[in-house]
Amino acid sequence: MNDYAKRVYDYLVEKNPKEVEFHQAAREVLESLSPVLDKYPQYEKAALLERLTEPERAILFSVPWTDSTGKVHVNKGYRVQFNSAIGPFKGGLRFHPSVNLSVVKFLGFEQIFKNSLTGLPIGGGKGGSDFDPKGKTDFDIMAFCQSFMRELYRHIGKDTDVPAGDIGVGGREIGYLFGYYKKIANEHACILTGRGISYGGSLVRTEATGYGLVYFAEEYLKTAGLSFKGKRVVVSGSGNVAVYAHEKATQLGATVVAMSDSDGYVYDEKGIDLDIIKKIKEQKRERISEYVKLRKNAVYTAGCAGIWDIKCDYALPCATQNEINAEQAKKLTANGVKMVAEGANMPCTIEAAEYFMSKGVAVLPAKAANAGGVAVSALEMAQSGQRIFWSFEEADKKLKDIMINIFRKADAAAKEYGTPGNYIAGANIAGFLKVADAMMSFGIV
Ligand code: NDP
Ligand code: 2IT
Repeated sequence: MNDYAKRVYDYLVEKNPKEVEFHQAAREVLESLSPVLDKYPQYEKAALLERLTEPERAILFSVPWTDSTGKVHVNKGYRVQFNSAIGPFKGGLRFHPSVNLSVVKFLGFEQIFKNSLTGLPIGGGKGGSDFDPKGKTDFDIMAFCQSFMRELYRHIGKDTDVPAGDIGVGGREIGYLFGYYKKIANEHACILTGRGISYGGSLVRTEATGYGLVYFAEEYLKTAGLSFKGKRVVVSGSGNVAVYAHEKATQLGATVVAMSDSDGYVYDEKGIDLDIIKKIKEQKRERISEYVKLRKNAVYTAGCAGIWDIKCDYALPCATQNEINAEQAKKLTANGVKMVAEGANMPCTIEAAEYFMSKGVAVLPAKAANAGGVAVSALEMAQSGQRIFWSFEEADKKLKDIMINIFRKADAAAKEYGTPGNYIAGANIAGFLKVADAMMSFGIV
């Protein structure tokens, strides 16, 4: 690591000792930026990295709510407005018991570079709560969302900060959040994306992250003389990103043989039937173990980590952070995996990613490969601003073009800075340069 980057990293660890996920995300970026920092000493004079690694603003709030039995609960609420150099803060809200400040900061930090790579005018932010939506009634979800928005509404705005979904926040939650904002702020503005089509949402936003991941991977595969056709694919998770990654990979001729949730995974040699998964997960909100009741040839195994023991050509981790460690990377590699395309944010540990690359397995990093979701969120903002709405085909074409462009930017930056084929470095560098340029233009603010 370049000396300046190392000093900034050590300081950040000293000041935020418990934020291990944030350390991990920052370390990966700062390591990648070393050749850029060697080339442009002016960044150090402007304390650019110190400013980039400290959120512009971090809001912590309590979320008290009453459930349908009259019991009162209090959850933690977060919104980290990380960097607004190139546009309003933008990034999802995650509702999951594992959410804490470290997780929200790692996600917000990654989002800065991801959003820059899209080429669209959006800064980076993230938020969420340790609230667990799993198993809750619609009434309880609504009560929680309304209390969450009761505080959040004063910090967001269509040109200030525009949240969206992430783990545990899908169409239902966005509906409750948006409805309550509209009521208390007395405006129908694009202050959230991922909205329903009837009230301002964009076609393709639901599919965007999963489809975008596969478009990005397809572009990489072309450069390696490969494709999805006839390949065995493992997709972890069975939420929004996983479902639409499966759908697009299958359309391109792949067979998705396994999917998972946090309890376990299903293996179906003939290919996971996506209609059954959608019914179980999107409509009934049940566990993936239900799948084997409807497909007798499939096998369910408890414990989600075992999914990486399955032999596959391409692995698409689409569940959560650090779901592939070095051990699992070794197993996947020994089983002949050729590409790992990250649908989830930071699903590979640093050691896992390094192992894959050392063995010639392509790693397509999250902040480039899963940028399709936030890209279509930015398209939703654009459409709302103009009061016009594009067809599915128009929005899908724009998404595909954006993903191809991101691949080219990451590929070109990796080559220019001496690490061809290292898309992690390429994505970090290309994402950084645009944000750095904007920050340098502003002076010290
Ligand atoms: P969903 O809530 O729709 O689905 C999450 C899936 O991951 C579920 O199958 C869930 O299982 C599983 N999962 C969650 N936490 C864990 C865990 N700790 N261990 C094992 N499995 C887990 O979320 P999304 O599909 O939206 O998000 C998935 C990933 O993609 C996240 O990393 C998110 O940050 C990232 N992402 C999402 C985007 C979007 O537009 N939605 C955009 C870009 C990235 P269970 O139901 O059992 O909890
Ligand atoms: O991680 C992500 O990019 C998201 N959860 C989507 C963010 C967004 O604003 O659409």
